[in-house]
Amino acid sequence: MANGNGSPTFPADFVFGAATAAYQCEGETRTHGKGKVAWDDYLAQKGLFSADPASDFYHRYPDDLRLCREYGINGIRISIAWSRIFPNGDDDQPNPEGVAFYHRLFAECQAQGVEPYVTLHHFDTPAALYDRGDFLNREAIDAYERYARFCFAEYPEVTRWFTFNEIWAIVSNMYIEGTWPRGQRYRLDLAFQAMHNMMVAHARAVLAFEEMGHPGKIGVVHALSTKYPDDPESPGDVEAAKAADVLNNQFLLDVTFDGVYSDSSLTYAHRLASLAGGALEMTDTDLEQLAAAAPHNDCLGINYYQSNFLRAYDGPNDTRHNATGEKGTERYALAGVGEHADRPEIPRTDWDWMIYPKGLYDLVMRICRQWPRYGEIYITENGMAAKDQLVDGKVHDAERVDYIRLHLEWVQRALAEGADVRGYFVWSLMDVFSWNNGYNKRYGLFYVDFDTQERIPKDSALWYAGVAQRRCLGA
Ligand code: BGP
Repeated sequence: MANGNGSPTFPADFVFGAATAAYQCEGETRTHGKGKVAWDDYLAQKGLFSADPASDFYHRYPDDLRLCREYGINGIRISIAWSRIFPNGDDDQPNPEGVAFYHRLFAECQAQGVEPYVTLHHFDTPAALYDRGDFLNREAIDAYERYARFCFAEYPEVTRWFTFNEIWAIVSNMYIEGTWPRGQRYRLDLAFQAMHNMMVAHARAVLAFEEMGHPGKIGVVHALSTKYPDDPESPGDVEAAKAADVLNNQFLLDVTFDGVYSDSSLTYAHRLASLAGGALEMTDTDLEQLAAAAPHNDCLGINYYQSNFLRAYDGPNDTRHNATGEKGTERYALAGVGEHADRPEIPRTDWDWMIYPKGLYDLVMRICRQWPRYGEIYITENGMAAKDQLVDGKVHDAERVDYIRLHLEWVQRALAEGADVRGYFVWSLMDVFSWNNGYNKRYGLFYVDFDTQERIPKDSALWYAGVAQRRCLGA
């Protein structure tokens, strides 16, 4: 379908959304009965940033949802903070203040006509469970299932659920790059084990959802990125891209949709785990649960920010994370996998994330081909970080507008070729706290003055409102 100017229109029920996550926006991190998460101590020890009050969403959600309505944003990603419901992860009784908070929040979503897409776990395992090994300790799987069951029963007003946000990013930051709490480096054995254990927890939540007869839909959000060989003619580069793909994408997608790890995923997983000095354990019950859950997975959320070009690499592990926005300081080389190629002709953000919109299209079309049982796809996060400046009450973020437009153009192309993409969520709705990067890495459609908590629409918010209203990218 095209509008009068020849620009294709998005389907009538396409969701033009924006995303948030509890720890990055709510504030009130240790009040109202909320239990501790690992980030609380980690950030305090680093002495860099505090996630309190972040964007003060705990108090200002009515304002943010009103902005959604006014700007035509009809879907919002929200996560429930597990430790607001069960302060220690697995308490006998839930925390009534936390339970009531999310009822109020969902009621406001409904009042403003904004559909909540709710994630159960967005990087914030309760500290009591984290301290005992997080998802490497299987007790976290049991506790997670209990928490998921509680939420499904407690919040029938929510019909769109995601079990986990970015299992890959969690393990990559905790066990490979070491840039998040735990801070272990190059432990690919632990990374694969934690991915598997979280996928078992996901499967058990999906099975519970099905068994409880919840009327909504459920899926998982994966952080995916296309891995291209730097030189497609080089067998070493092709192999590096393949290994990086299994690690980031294929291992998780196989089991999400097929309920079984493919032979090639297992070959890489076992080889890389043993190279790191460990081994991967999977029980028969795990494998049965993964197989049983896969057909009940209704949808996939894709968080897409960048793609990578891989080169063969036979040196030692060597990674450096750019948390400051000083361009050109990132380094990524993994023994047994490969290294990221520079590709200076491709633009990057100040944090060295490669801007490559076609990678999103290649990813979506590859999922359609390789895992045709994918259900529905939502682009659950996509957006561009910048050091936005408020000048005379305005933020002119033309680069962000270009970034979002280019990615939406490729989404349209995937739609035209038959991919079932149902919606798109800009990361982020308003400026939020950015994990180990703090507050100068801004993604929001709405600028947040973190001193006054005032929200100011950026140019991108005005532009996105027009797209949502016209349901097309053209004028
Ligand atoms: C995704 C996370 C978000 C968000 C975003 C940007 O991985 O789901 O929580 O933070 O990336 O990442 P960052 O804040 O590190 O720039």
